[in-house]
Amino acid sequence: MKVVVLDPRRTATCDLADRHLALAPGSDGYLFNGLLSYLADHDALDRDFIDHHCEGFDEALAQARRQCPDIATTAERCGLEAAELEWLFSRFATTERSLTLYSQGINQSSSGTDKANAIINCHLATGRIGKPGASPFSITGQPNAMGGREVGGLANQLAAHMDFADPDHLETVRSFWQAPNLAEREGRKAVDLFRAIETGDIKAVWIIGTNPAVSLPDAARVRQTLKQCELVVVSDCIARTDTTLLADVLLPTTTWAEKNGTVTNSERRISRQRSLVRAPGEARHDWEILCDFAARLGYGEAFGYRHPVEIFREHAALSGYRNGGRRDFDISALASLSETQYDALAPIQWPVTDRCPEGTARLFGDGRFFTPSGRARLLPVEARLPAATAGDGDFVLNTGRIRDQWHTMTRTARSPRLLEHSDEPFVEIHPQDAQCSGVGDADLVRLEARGQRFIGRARISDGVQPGTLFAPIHWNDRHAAAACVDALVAPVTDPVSGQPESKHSRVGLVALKQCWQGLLLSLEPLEQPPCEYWVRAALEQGERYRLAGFEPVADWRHWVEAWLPACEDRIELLDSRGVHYRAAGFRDGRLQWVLIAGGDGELPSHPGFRSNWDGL
Ligand SMILES: Nc1nc2c(c(=O)[nH]1)N[C@H]1C(S)=C(S)[C@@H](COP(=O)(O)OP(=O)(O)OC[C@H]3O[C@@H](n4cnc5c(=O)[nH]c(N)nc54)[C@H](O)[C@@H]3O)O[C@H]1N2
Ligand SMILES: Nc1nc2c(c(=O)[nH]1)N[C@H]1C(S)=C(S)[C@@H](COP(=O)(O)OP(=O)(O)OC[C@H]3O[C@@H](n4cnc5c(=O)[nH]c(N)nc54)[C@H](O)[C@@H]3O)O[C@H]1N2
Ligand SMILES: [Mo]
Repeated sequence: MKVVVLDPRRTATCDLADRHLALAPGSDGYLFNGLLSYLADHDALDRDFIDHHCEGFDEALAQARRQCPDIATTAERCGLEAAELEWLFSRFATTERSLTLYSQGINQSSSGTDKANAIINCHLATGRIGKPGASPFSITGQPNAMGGREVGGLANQLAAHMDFADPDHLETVRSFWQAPNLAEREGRKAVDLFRAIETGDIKAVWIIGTNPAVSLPDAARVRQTLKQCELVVVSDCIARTDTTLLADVLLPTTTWAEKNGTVTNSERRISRQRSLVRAPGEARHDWEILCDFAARLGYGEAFGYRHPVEIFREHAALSGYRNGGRRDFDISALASLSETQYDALAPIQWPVTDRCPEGTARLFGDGRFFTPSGRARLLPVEARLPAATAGDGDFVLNTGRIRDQWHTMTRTARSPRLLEHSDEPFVEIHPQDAQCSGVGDADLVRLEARGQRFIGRARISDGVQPGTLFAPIHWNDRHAAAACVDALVAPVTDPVSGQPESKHSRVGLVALKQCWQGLLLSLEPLEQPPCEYWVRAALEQGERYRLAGFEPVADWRHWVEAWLPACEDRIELLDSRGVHYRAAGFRDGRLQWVLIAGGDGELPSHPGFRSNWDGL
C-alpha cells in the first residue's frame, strides 16, 4: 500500500506516508478537477461504469477541463511541482484499488461540498466506489456523527435521512408520526441560527452537547449573542464550560459510560453503548430530559418512553416506513427487537432489512444508487480558493486538532496524563516568518483578527508553509488567558452544508516579550490569575499554572495576597533586584501552593514540575 497525504501542513500522519504533497491551502478542488482531466486523457476511465451507472459525466469533465486541462495548469493552481502531481495522478490512474479518505481539510471550507464532489467524481469516473479497497470515504469526526444524521439531528434533514425538499418524504414522516404540524422547511444551520438570535428572530435556544461559545466561528460574537438571548438552556455533562456559564437554565446530563443506547460510526456500523457506571448527582439522560419537556408541552403520550429500546424500535420502524428500497437508511429488520435482544445486539452495518437481516458490509458495489434513476450523479465543480485568502492580516491561519485533546477539552483536560502530550496553546510558524516577525522558539505570540486575540507559545517549524500558521482548537477561557482560536475565525460558510471555513482565516502575528514568567502549583482549584498570560493544567492532585506578565510586578507579596487563598503560614524569598520570587503557602502544616516567578528564561526546567509534586 502507498499512502499519500494531501495537506498544506506536515502532520503526524506524514510519518507513515510514502509522500506528502503540501498543496496550497484550499486548492483541493483544482487538484481533483485536474485528476479528472488526467484520467480522461490517459485512458483511465471506466467507460462501462460511467455509461451504465452514472449521469452528468460529460458536464463534470467539461468543467474540469475548462479549469484544469493539464498537469502544468493544475500544479500551478495547487502550488505543487508538476512532477509531484504526475506521480500522484499516474498512481491513481493505474491503481485499481484506491481509496480517498477525507475529513475537515476538505469540508471546513466555503466550497467544501464542491471539493467532496470533485473527489467523488474521480471515483465514479473510474468505477471505484463500493468495491473492496476502492472508494471515496468521508471520515466523520464525532464517534456518533453518523448516528446524529440518522435521527435527523441536522437542521437540513428530516429523521431517517429524509429530505425537506421531497414532498413524499415530508408526507412519510407526517403520516408515520401523525404530525400534521410537521416543519416543512429546513431549520437554521449553526452559524445562521446565531445570526437569527442576534436579530431577535429566535428568542429561546436549547444547546445540547455542544460548546458553541468555543467552537463556532466569531466566537466572541456568539458569546455576546447568548448573553442577549432571552432564554438560554444548556444541557451538558460538565458544570463549567464557556457555554454553560451563559445559561439561564442548566440541565446536568449523563455522558459516555453512563449512557445506554446506540452510536453509529463512519462505516454505518451501529454499536450498542452500555452504561458502565451510575449517573452521578442530579444528572439525567438527554432522552429523559427531552421526553419530560415534551410532556410539559402536553405531548406526554407521544413521548412516554420508559427505555431506550422503545425509542430505537420506533426509529427503526420509521426508516422502513414506505421505503421499498428507495431510501438508503433502512434498519426496519431491527424494529421489533425485544429489550433482551437489544441488550445483546452485536455491531451491525445498515441497511438491515428483511432482505439483508445480517446487515450490509458494502453499499454501491452493485452499481445502484439512491437516486430516482438509480444512477450516481457526477457534478460539475467550479473549484474556488478560500473566501478569506484575500483580506486583512499577513497570515493564513489553519486550525485543527492535537492527538491528546478532544475539542473544547471539557473532558480530556481533566486528565493529567493527556496534558503531558501538549499542555499549552501554541502557534506553528515557519522559520522565515518567525525571523521576519522577531519570534524565537517558545516565545509567546499574539494572533489578531476581528478585534480579537489569541495568545500561544511559538513552535517554529518548517512543517507549515511560509505565510501560514497553525493553532489548535482546544484551549478556551476555562483553561487559558486568551486561547479561543474561533474568536479569530470569520463566519464564512459553504452555501450547501453551512460548514464554516475554519481552516483559512486571515490573521496578524505579533511577537510578545514577557517581562516575567512563573510556575504555580496549587492543591486547590484557583480563581483566574491576575496576569496577561496563564494556562492551567490538571495534576493528579491539584493544578499547575504557567504564568507570564508583560509589565513588572511592583510588589510580589501584594500580588500573591490578592490572588492566592489565604494561608496561615508562608515562606518567601526575593532576590535583591526584586526579580526572582519564590513563595509557598501552608495550611494545617501542609503545603498548599508553591510559586516560582522570575525574569524571562530563568525558571527551573519543567520535568520536575510536570504531573505531580515529586519535583519539590
Ligand atoms: N485527538 C482528537 N481526535 C479527534 C478529534 C479531537 O478533537 N481530538 N475530533 C474528531 C472530529 S469531530 C473530527 S471532525 C475529526 C477531524 O479530523 P481531521 O480532519 O483529520 O482533523 P483536523 O485537525 O481538523 O484537520 C485535518 C487537516 O486538514 C489540514 N488542512 C487544512 N487546510 C487544508 C486544505 O486546504 N486542504 C487539505 N487537503 N488539508 C487541509 C490541516 O492542516 C489538518 O492537518 O477528528 C476527530 N478526532
Ligand atoms: N476553528 C475551528 N473550529 C472548529 C473546528 C476546527 O477544526 N477549527 N472543528 C469543528 C468540528 S469538526 C467540531 S465536531 C466542533 C466540536 O465542537 P463542540 O461540539 O462544541 O465541542 P465539544 O467539546 O465536543 O462539545 C461537546 C459538549 O458536550 C458535552 N457533552 C459530552 N457528552 C455529553 C452528553 O452525553 N450529553 C450532553 N448534553 N452533553 C455532553 C461536553 O462536555 C461539551 O461541553 O468544533 C468545530 N469547530
Ligand atoms: Mo467534527
